[in-house]
Formats: sequence, structure tokens, C-alpha cells
Amino acid sequence: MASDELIHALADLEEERAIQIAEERLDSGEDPMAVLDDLKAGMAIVGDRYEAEDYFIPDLMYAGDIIEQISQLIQEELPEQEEDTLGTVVLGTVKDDIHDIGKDLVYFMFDLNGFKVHDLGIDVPVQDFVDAVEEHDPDIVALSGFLTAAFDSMQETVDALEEAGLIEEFDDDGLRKGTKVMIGGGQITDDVRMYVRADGYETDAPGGVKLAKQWLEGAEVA
Ligand code: B12
Repeated sequence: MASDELIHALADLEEERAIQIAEERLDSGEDPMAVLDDLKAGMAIVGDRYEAEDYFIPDLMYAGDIIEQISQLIQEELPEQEEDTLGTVVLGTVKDDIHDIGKDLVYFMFDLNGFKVHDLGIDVPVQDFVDAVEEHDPDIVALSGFLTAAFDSMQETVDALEEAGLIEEFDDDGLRKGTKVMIGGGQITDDVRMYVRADGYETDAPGGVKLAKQWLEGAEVA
């Protein structure tokens, strides 16, 4: 079934149809990642319609609910995670931001790739990140945020982690040693990464996993 059909069913908020198409495509053995890409494309259209004021907040929430149900189906299709833990991640959507669809996909991709992920949820207070990093001593702190306001929350979180001595001071020339900070979400760019003093950023979940693996390989060599 053509990917356009799923994209438009999601964009038009046709819940039953979107789920049915996704099920059929997954049952036919199609790569679940292709289905995931179409969800993103459909959600982008929903976002455009929201910006054009054709859709409103309840429509966004409804679209999020459809995505969540289909993500569940995708998860069932994917192979079991590796037994050995590749690394540990503390993840959360930062203070004042409640967007969790993207963050949940990040959880899902890291988990699938054999990382142990501690998901702190949404609107996570700075101190909760500090406490979780102290408790779990992760390889990576993954901060998600979709609002412009999230940039300040991310920066405050990084400041607090540095002040607590849980991550090293940021060095413009390279990566921190030890625990690294990765950011991602809707509006993240390299300028935002510098502002936040994160070690890296990615615009999608598979990119985040790839970067994390590169960091961990680097750590083994060092
Ligand atoms: C859905 C949505 C909502 C839903 C969220 C539902 C939910 N459960 O998450 C609801 C309705 C609740 C909502 C609320 C609001 N929203 Co909203 N929302 C969106 C929307 C349409 C889609 C975001 C989304 O989930 N996309 C789907 C994901 C899967 O796509 P993706 O981004 O490609 O996902 C990847 C990356 O983000 C990445 N990623 C995410 N996190 C991380 C972390 C790491 C470490 C890495 C590596 C990668 C990574 O991986 C994901 C998977 O591959 C966007 C517009 C848009 N087009 O993006 C606006 C948008 C983000 N919202 C916006 C706004 C303004 C709001 C509200 C303030 C609206 C209001 N007036 O109340 C509130 C904010 C409430 C709050 N305090 O947070 C603005 C933000 C503008 C800004 N610059 O600040 C946007 C851009 C819309 C707009 N253009 O106006 N929103």
C-alpha cells in the first residue's frame, strides 16, 4: 500500500483508516521504519494545518493519540532488544514542555537498540534530571524539547548537572569526557546545541541512536 495513504489518513485524522493501513503494511512484511517515516510526514501536515489555523489543539492531541497506537503496533513488529546493555540513557522532555510524541519515539529507538533508558517523562524539573543522573550514572543525558522556551530549560538542566559535578564543564573544542548530553526535538539546530552546551544534537530518533553508538565506540578507544 502506498505510503501516501497513511500520511493522508493521519493528516486527515482518520483514526480507523490510519490504523488499518498501518496494520496491513506491517502484516505484509514492510519495514516498520518506513511506516514510522510516514507517521512523521503525516504529523508534519497536521502541524502545518495547526499553524494555518485549520486545526486546533484537540486535533493535535488526537493525531498524537493515533501515532501512539500505531507506534505500539510497530513496536510489536520489531525484533527483541539485544541482551547486553549497550549503554545507559536518562531521557526526558525538559521543564515547561509537555510534548512527548517525539520523546517516546526516542525512548523506543534507544530501547530497541539495546540501551537501558530511564524515561523521566515530560515537563521534567531540573532537579529531577540531577537526581536521576546521580542515581543512574548514565552514558548519555538525552533532553527533548519542542518549544523555543525549552532551550532555556535545557541550558538550565546542563548548568545544574555541571554545578553538581555530574558532567564535565563544556569544552568548545570537543566532547565532554564521561557522561554526554544530547538534545533533540522540533526546532533544534547547532546554534541551539551551542547555547545549551550540549555535546550533540539530532533531529530524529535513529540519528540519536547512531550518535550515541559513535560516542560509546569513541569511549572504548579512549
Ligand atoms: C503535537 C503537537 C502538540 C501536542 C503534543 C502532544 C504530545 N503528546 O506530545 C499538544 C497539543 C499537547 C501541543 C501543545 C502545545 N504546543 Co505543540 N505542537 C505539536 C506539533 C504539531 C507536532 C510535534 C510532534 O509531536 N511531532 C511528531 C514527532 C514524532 O516528529 P519529530 O519532531 O520529527 O520527532 C523526532 C524529533 O523530534 C526527535 N527528537 C525529539 N526529542 C528528541 C530528543 C533527542 C535527544 C533526540 C536525539 C531526538 C529527539 O526524534 C523524534 C522521532 O524521530 C508541533 C508542530 C510541528 N510540526 O512539529 C507543535 C509545536 C511544537 N507546538 C507549539 C506550541 C506553541 C504549543 C503550545 C504552546 C500551544 C498552546 N498555545 O497551548 C502547547 C505547549 C504546551 C507545553 N507547555 O508544552 C509550537 C512551538 C513553537 C515554539 N517555537 O515554541 C509548534 C512548533 C507549533 C507551531 N508552529 O506553532 N503541541
